[in-house]
Amino acid sequence: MSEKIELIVDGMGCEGCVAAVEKALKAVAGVRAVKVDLKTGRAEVEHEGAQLALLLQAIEKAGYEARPAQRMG
Ligand SMILES: [Cu+2]
Repeated sequence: MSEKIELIVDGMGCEGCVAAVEKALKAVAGVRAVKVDLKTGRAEVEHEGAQLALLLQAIEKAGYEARPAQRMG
């Protein structure tokens, strides 16, 4: 069963940023689907066993800041 994590991403300014964040998240092991919303600055990640720390790290490497919008569970 896949789980969902919602992340708050800071620093996105355009659709190019959205694409960069989506690409970065999709490259993380266990990630099945990613939906990034520019307007709300949130990323919804559907995954199976992906580690939160690696998701945050991937976004940081792409040049943005991220934090979980809610606890993993
Ligand atoms: Cu941009």
